[in-house]
Amino acid sequence: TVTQYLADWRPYPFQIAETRLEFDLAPRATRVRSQIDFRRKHAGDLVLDGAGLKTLALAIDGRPLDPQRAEAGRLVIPAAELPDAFTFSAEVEIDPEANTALEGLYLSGGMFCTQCEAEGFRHITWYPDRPDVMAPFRVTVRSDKPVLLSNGNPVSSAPGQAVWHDPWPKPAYLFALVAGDLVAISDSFTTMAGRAVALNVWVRPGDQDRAGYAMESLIRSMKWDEEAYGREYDLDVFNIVAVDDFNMGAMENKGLNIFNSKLVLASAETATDGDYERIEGVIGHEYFHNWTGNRITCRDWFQLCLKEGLTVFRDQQFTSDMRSAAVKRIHDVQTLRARQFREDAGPLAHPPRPDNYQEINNFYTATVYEKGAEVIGMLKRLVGDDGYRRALDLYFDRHDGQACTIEDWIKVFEDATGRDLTQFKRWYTDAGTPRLTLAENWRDGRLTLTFRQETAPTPGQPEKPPRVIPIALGLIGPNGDEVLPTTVLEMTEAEQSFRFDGLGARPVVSLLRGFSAPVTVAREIAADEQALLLAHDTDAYARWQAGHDLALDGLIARATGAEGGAAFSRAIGGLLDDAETGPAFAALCLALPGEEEIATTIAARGGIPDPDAIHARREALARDIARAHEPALARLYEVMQTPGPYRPDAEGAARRSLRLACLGLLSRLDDGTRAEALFGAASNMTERQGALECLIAAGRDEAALAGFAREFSGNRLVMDKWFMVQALRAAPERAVARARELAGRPDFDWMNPNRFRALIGGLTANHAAFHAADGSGYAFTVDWLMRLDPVNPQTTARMCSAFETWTRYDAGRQARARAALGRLAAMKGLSRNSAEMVTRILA
Ligand code: B3K
Ligand code: ZN
Repeated sequence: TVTQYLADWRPYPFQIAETRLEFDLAPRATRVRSQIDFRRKHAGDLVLDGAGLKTLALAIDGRPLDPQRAEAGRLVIPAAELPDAFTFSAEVEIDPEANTALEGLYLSGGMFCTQCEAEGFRHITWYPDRPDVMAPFRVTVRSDKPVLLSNGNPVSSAPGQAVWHDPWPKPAYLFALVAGDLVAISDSFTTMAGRAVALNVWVRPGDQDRAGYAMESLIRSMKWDEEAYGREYDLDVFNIVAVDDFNMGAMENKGLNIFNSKLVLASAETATDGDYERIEGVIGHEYFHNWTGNRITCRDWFQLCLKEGLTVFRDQQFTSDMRSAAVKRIHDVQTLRARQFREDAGPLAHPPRPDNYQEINNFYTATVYEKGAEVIGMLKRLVGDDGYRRALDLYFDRHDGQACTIEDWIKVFEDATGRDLTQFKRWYTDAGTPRLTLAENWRDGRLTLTFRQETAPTPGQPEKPPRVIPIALGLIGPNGDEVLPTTVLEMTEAEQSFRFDGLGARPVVSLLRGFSAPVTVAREIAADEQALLLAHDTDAYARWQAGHDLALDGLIARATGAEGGAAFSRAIGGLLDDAETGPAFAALCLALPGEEEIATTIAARGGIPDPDAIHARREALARDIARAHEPALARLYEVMQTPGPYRPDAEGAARRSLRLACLGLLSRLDDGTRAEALFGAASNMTERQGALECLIAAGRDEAALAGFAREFSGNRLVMDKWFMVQALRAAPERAVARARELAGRPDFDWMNPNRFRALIGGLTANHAAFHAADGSGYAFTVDWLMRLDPVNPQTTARMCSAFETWTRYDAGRQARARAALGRLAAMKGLSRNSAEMVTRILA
């Protein structure tokens, strides 16, 4: 295996004036003819990438070259054989039907489609498959499929043939082609300059009635990017296509976004509130890439967070504007902690901008995406909203049409605001989550806060110099009044003190408001102070965090054998009293920290988490809370009904989330009686799935599961939920057996990534089941990873990260996890993708 290093990047010797492609599509033998007009820019040979191509012909300016010159993966034509400007042409044959890896050109349910990021284009034809080589494309597609699509604007279309032209220079990873039996729902958008854009969402016949929300989301996204960033769309058409077999969520191909169908199709009966919110967010995300990713792209794949961190940040802003900013922020923090902090604390830790990789597809991670977005949030907080706006305007102005680096990005902030961001850059280059410790000193009306920051070593990075940490805080007086509104402290040293004078009484510090930096916090705070913050803080995130910490402390006390949770249970009482004024917030507070988070916290505090004890104690606390607050929960459960037809908006979703939070607790007392009634009565998937999850946890699920399967056997996306909830919610002692049984069903179509992730991913997310003491969860998971790897290395490798926490558990579990991973590592022909993951995890 070859390791790629950031330091080895060299400019490509040529630029491309135009790329012309012709496709004759056939499932087993597709012909691809290419003509690429190169012009020399620097000295050097012509190096092209190709993978799995049957090369039929090669030529320079029409003079044939021996096709045998193509080696495995590379074609090199020495500089001496090349004029300064020339046309390279090739004819290759590829086999889309055999392409189960879903990278390059493949078939999904009889439809041709492509996925080229990161290095999929080399599976289509010979090309400089690197993001800094950009070209306008002209594409001819020939096929008997009725709908033939590619990037850019349509030039001509006749039965059997369509021609597309994309005038905006783009790298090959943004190329896309679709050919299939598709129908569109269509609309149009008039840009701020008054240009009309034709919009289409393409789906399989019969799915049209579930594509409306995707279209509405697209229109909202286009409008929002104009208003919030001044960014206008730049082609005559924008196409979205839904496909059933897809390794990721979606892909921002220029003018032709391709989506996993689960992020397009939604109806009240088939999609949950969460699905709707994700659809809106991902439609936005891919659309926003048009400027942050496509018009300005990455110089090399080490810079991936340049486009992904920024685009996640933009989609988060979009969702906050469309829905509730406070709720969105809390959700984002939950995701970051669950996925990125976990990654940062284990063997897979890497900086948002890594400096080496073996397989770039293994770096589409929570660190590159979500931490990449947090870093931008910190930048914005440091330079202010105006500074941010000026920096972004400069970025678009200065770098439109270019392939850029993190250095370019930082420079626009320095130039637009005059700040020196040298130290700030460490957030991009250093891995690991800083731990922030607060010590307080109170004397004569003066509060002194002394902060220390420390980051544990990560693979390859033993030293961790201090970073710039924006610490947003406020002070809450003992009577609940805010005595200091939000103030941002800039910490730059390993240890630093800040003083607040002239205070009448000792206040409680509302720390890290809005989650102003991706750090963990260690501080001494009494339960009654946390309760005060939960009741009175003016910052919604900090309020939620106070309640969450209260619950977490109680749970950890219990999981390690002590008493705990009473203070949290008391605080819940107050919260339920005014839950009706903020149902989504109340639901978030009612949700106990998950088992994974409890385990993470125990490990971070130097303990060894016991998954069975964690599960049992968490269940016990949930029961205690339910018992203590049964009347209030039962009342809210009734009050939070959403009468009238289902609407997927934030208000309705908030009420349903509180209703289901109450149901979850009440089901611990009524053995699922309410859940069974709701499952039978609900007309929307949010409540049906919520009720089903309660029934599975209560072990009273047989009838409901059978009814669900009968009703939805023809709907793949809904059946994915059916597989997922069973693996995820089954009681730990039953879950592995249940998953094994489900895996034996004829409709466990494991080559479909959604179905595979639903079942196997569902089990790995069932903490106590995956980490079963007898190793059955590990063994089952690895059996399936070994089956999937030869078929689809990308999805296999991503799912290896289920094991990234293995070293935190006891010796017995560690031995079983190591044995399971060892089997995978020793597998003959293991993909480069999975080999890199297993090696890093076992290192
Ligand atoms: N850029 C794509 C991800 C491609 C993944 C390649 N393994 C989706 C997105 O982030 O918008
Ligand atoms: Zn993205």
